[in-house]
Amino acid sequence: MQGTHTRWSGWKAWLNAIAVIGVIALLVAACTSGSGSAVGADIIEARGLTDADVEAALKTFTPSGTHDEYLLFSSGGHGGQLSIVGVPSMRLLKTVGVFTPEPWQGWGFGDLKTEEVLAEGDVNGIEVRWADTHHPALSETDGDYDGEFVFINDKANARIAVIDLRDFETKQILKNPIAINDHGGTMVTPDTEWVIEGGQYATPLAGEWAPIEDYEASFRGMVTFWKFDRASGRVLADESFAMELPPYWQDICDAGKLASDGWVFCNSFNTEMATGGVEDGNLPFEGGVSARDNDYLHIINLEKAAQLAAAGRTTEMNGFAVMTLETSIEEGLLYFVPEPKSPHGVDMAPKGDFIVVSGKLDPHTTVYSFEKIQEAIADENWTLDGYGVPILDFDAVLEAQVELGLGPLHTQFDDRGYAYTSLFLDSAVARWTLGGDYDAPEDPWTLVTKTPVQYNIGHLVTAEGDTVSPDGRYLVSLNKWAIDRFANVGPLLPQNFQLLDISEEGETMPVIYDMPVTFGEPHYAQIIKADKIDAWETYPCPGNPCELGFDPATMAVDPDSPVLGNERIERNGNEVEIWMTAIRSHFTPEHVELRQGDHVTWHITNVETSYDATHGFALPGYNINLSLEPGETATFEVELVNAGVYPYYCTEFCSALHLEMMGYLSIEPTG
Ligand code: RUQ
Ligand code: CUA
Repeated sequence: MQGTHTRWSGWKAWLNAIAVIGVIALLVAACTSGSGSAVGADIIEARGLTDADVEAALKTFTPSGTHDEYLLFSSGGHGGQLSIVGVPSMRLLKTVGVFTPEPWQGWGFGDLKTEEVLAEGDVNGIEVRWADTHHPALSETDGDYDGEFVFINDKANARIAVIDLRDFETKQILKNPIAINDHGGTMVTPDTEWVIEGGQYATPLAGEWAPIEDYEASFRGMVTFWKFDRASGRVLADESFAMELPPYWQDICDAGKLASDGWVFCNSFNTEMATGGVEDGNLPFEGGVSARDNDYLHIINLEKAAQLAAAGRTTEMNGFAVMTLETSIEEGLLYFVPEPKSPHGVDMAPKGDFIVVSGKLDPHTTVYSFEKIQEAIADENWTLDGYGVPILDFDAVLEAQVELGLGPLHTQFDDRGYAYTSLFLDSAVARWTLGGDYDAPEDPWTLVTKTPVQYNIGHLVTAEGDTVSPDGRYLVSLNKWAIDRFANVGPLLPQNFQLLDISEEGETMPVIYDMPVTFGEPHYAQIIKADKIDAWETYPCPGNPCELGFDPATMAVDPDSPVLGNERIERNGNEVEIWMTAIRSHFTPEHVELRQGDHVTWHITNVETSYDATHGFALPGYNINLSLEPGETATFEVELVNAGVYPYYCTEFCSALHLEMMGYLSIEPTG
């Protein structure tokens, strides 16, 4: 695989190095002025740094105590979580527990509110505690990130999650009632009314069974539109609906915006409807699925579909509203357009006018015009596919094709009319120009330059690059392979996020940082201006004197939570309820004396109001581990099956007397 990336522009790197030769001179001049000692030059020489290295260091170094200008919200891949990275420093700031238990945050280790959210993701009674997260979607207002929420999907189990950016905690997990896996999610519509979850590998819907031989008749694809209610910060499942689709493998989706607001675009592959089974003499999947030259871009009239769904034009599957394929065809909700070989990405340009699709096995990227699509629909310029869905005429809706290189996948944009496409096989990022009203510095629809990346890039992301107003500035290349980029840490290698400086026009677009990624294979990420996030420093303490005991599940103070002075233990038969407080450096009560066989409901409030004064609560032997952020209350339940003496203690080094912040749970044996 190492041989699959090209080093075609190695000579170019030399040219770039020569171009920045002045940087060293400037740096040395700056360092020597006044003092007379060339400190910078010594370090540069001792470390063998090139001019490009020095420039990259200056662009990314973030002095102690200063903050990053942007935040990258990255999928945690098959780690099932969400990670936040500062840009340009590429410092990992936080990994948020989403579908997977996360001990640092006490996510899924007894704390009932976290257990309840995780349990929402159970699949037909099976506890599923991992996920293959792919695509985070920041909430938008008028097509721009608003910093309030982020959503993410689980490809493996067709689930989506809602994370509130006031406290960076997962509030809700939804299992798709009709699909077992997904991929084209999550993406949001410009005002976050809808969270999109497109399918992937077709199956009979709603967990039904049918033989694989019945694929064309019984298997189906789908796209689900989850209705998001911003006020409650929750998806409303009973106002959501899905659309039944032919059993093509729907892939990535994107929402229309501005000119194309109200429409949704999903690419697909396996319009061959290959079912594999090489052991029975069939074509293997990888051959069968890519046999045809074209698959279909799905064009969906979401606005009209939502009106019909609200008016009850759906049927129920597994208790969920589903619009049948028949209804979608009858009502003109669904159109196809051919897209070149093995399509993967679909990305809407900032003005909502062009849809960019790339076929992994076609060196071109293909650009469709939304206006021409509307004309073709009005003119009924179509043929029908086997299920009766109109296939719009390719040439009638095509705006441009630009030859970029091998294995084009995903595209993002900047504020100067450039588009950036990842080239998986070339291991490169291509910069090219949009036509139309974008006024790019070079001729429209031309390849401007390519920067090699290491190696096998999947997605790429530019700052706010999928919104109506991209910032440009930075691009992160999400590389699947790292090979030689980091010290050998054994056969499982980290992946490699590479930061590219895209602030200059034209051919200069250097890699300026490599960041090893150790939490799974992230697929997608989004970069938001850091000052759009307005997260809480501590949990709110409303009123005067203020009331502590905030419950992140309800986002309100729990009036029954423990507070200073009302700590107690109440017993009713074998049922015991405990109200405990935590404050530096003391749990109250310190002795909890119970009996084997007791069932305990245990509440703890961290009654601190200071920034960063978090306490942990660990109860050994019973798998209980909480994180109590300032002002927060938490509850866990435990069945005292084993007797003994169990020291509980605080896991956060909160004060000089942190080691003393403990207590004894004494469980007296019975019988
Ligand atoms: S996808 S690169 Cu979900 Cu493109 Cu993976
Ligand atoms: Cu509280 Cu350590």
